[in-house]
Parts: sequence; structure tokens; C-alpha cells
Amino acid sequence: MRSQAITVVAPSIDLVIQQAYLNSTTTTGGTTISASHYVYNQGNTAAASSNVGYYLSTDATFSSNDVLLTSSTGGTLAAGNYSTRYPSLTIPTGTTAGNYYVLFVADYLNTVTETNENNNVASAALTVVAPASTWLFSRLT
Ligand SMILES: [Ca+2]
Ligand SMILES: [Ca+2]
Ligand SMILES: [Ca+2]
Repeated sequence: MRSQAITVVAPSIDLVIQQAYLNSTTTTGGTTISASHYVYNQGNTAAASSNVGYYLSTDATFSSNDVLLTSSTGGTLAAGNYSTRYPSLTIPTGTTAGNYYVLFVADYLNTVTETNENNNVASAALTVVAPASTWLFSRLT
């Protein structure tokens, strides 16, 4: 009689963001910029949804004071599969000039239970400058 060893692993779902990218790294308030990234399920079980939220933050850490810009809705994401997203992000009019980060947050409403909830955020640096017309106006007065 022959026997064969098998390994039983626990089901796991783990969504992560890969290759977070902004097409523009300098912009002004009120401007829409395009971005791209993958959302990847590196677990062994399908995730029931794969929504991603995009936030404007003054630092690279996701916190409750970050501003939700938009989101992308994704359905079931099979184990080992990824979904490509191309969100359009409108920076709020009147955003103070300075250095910011756009945070790409997988499962931003936390509807999927994952084996690792602490690897869902990727960031990309963004500089917001004053609109040219404001700069000109301030120079003329
Ligand atoms: Ca995760
Ligand atoms: Ca933050
Ligand atoms: Ca989650």
C-alpha cells in the first residue's frame, strides 16, 4: 500500500497594492491626474471584492484625516490573480501648496477579512503647487 503525504494549508486572502504610479508628480488644486496600479491577491483563496480607495495625505501613513479622492470598484479576485486599475484623481480645489502623498488603499472599506491587514497601503509622492493664475495675480498686486 502506498502512501502520499499531503499538506493542508489554512485558507488565506491577502490583498496588496503593487506598482502604485502617478502620471504627474506635480499638480495644482482642482486638477485631475491619472494613476495606475495593480491590486493583487497573494493568498490561496478568492477575495469576494477588490475595491481600492485613493486618498490625499500629508504623510505616507494612512490615517483618519486623509481625504478620500475617489475609489475603484473590483469584484472577485481569485487567488494569485491581479487586477489593473487606472483611476483619475481630482485634487481638491484650494488644496494648500506643499508635499503630499497619494495613498492607494486595498479593501479601503475593510469588507474582506485578510491574513494580513497591514500591507494594504502603497504611496506615491505628489507636490501641489499654487495655480499659475494665482501666482500671476499676486505678482501684479
Ligand atoms: Ca492585505
Ligand atoms: Ca495620513
Ligand atoms: Ca481587509
